[in-house]
Amino acid sequence: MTVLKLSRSQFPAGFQFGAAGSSYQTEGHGFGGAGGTHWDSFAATPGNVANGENGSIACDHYHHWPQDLDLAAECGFDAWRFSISWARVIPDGYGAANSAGLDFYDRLIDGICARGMKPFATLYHWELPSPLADRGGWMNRDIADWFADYADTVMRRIGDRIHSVAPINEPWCVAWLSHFMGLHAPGLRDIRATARAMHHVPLAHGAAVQAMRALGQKNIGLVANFERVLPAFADAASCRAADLYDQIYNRWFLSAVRLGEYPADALAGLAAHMPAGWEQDFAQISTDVDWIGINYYTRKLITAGPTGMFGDFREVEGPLPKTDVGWEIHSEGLLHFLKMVWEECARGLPLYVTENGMANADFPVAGAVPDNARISYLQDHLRQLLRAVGSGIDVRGYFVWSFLDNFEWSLGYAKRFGIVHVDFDSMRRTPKASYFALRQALSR
Ligand code: IFM
Repeated sequence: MTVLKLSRSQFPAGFQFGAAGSSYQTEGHGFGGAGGTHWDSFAATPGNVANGENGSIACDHYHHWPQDLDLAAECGFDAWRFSISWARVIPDGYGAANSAGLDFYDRLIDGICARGMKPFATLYHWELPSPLADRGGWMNRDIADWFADYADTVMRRIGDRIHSVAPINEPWCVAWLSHFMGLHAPGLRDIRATARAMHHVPLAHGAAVQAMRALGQKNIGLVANFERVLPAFADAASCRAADLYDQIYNRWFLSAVRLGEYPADALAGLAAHMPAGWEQDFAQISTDVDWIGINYYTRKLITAGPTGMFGDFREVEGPLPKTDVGWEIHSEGLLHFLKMVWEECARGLPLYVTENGMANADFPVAGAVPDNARISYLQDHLRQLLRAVGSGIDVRGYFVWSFLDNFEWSLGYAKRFGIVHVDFDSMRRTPKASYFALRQALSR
C-alpha cells in the first residue's frame, strides 16, 4: 500500500493533524549550553542503552529545525508537537536560566507559527536536570515546586505564542517504567521510589497547571499513555493481573487528575510506601485541565508473574502482527481508549490523540523509503478514530509519532518511528512513503 485511503475532508472541520517529537530524542542535547540530565548519565552506564548511544547529537534538530519545519508544513500538518528541555532552559533545574536555551525555543515557536502551524508544547519529556536527580528527582516532593518554577520561567517567555501546553508526557513512563521496572532513567527498581514518583508526578503536574493558570495560560492539557491490556489466559489469576496492570498503566494518573482518587487495587499495593499526607494533595492534582491527550501504540496480554508479588506481571506474546519493537498492532485499542476516557472522565473535555505510530525497519532504496507497513498502521488507527468521532466523541486532533526517526530511549537509534528517515551520519532527511501518503490525504 502506498496510498492512505482517507482524506482530511472525512474529519470534522478544524480537526488538527500534527507531527510529534521531543527535545532529548531529536534536538541534540550537547548543543546550546544545556545542563546535564539523568538521561545522559543513564545512557553513560553500560547496558542501559543499545550500542551505548545517547541523545547528545540525536537528529541535530537544534541546527536543522528550519528544514524540519519546512518539511512538516509541506506535508500539510496543522500543528507541531514538541517538548521543551528543562535542562536547556534552566541548566541546574532551578535558579538561573540559560538565555541561549530560551532563545532557541523562542525562535522555534516563531518558526512554527510562521509556517502556519500551531505549537503544542510539552514541558517534560523525560530528561531531568542532573542536580535535581541528585536531590532525589521524582522521589522528592520538592519537585512539584521546582517544576512549577520552571513552567513559570518558560511560559513568561513563550506562553504568548503557545497554542497549547501539557506539563508531563506519559506519566506512567516517568514513574513506573523508570522507578519500578528500571528501564528508563533513573533506572531504579524499588517500590518505595515508585510510590513516591507515582504521587509526585501528578502533584507536579497540578503545580505546573496552577503556575501556568496564574499567568493566564490557556489550553492546558494532560497527556497520558495507554496500552490495551487483556488477560493472557482465562483463569482468575490472569484476570486479576490484567486488571491491576490496567489500573497502574491506564488509570492511575487519569483517575488522580480527573476523579481525585487513585484506583483501589493499585493503591493497596503501593499504600505502605506512599509519602506521608498524600491524601491531602488531590485539590492540587485535580486542578482543571482543558483537554486530554491519549498516546496509544499497542496491546499487551498479561498474566501473573511467578512470585505473586504486587507488580509482578508476565507478558505473553500475542498472535497479532508486530512492529519492529515487537509491539502488537491492535488499532481497536485506540477506539477502546477514546471511548473509555470520554465516558469515564472527560466530562465534555475534548480529546486529542497526541501520539500514535510504529517502529519499522526502514532504509532508503534508490532515494525512496518504502514504509508501507506504517501507511497501513496509520490508516487503521485513523479509521478507528473516525469511528469514535462518528459515535459522538469530541476528538479534535491526531499527532503522528514521530516526524523524524530519533533516539528511541533504551533502544537507541536502530528503531525508527519517523515518517521522515534520518541518516544519523550525514543528518540527511528523506521523507518516507508514509510522509507522501499523509501529504496526499491531508491535501484532499
Ligand atoms: O519514543 C517514544 C516517546 O518518547 C514517548 N511515547 C512512545 C514513543 C515510542 O516508544
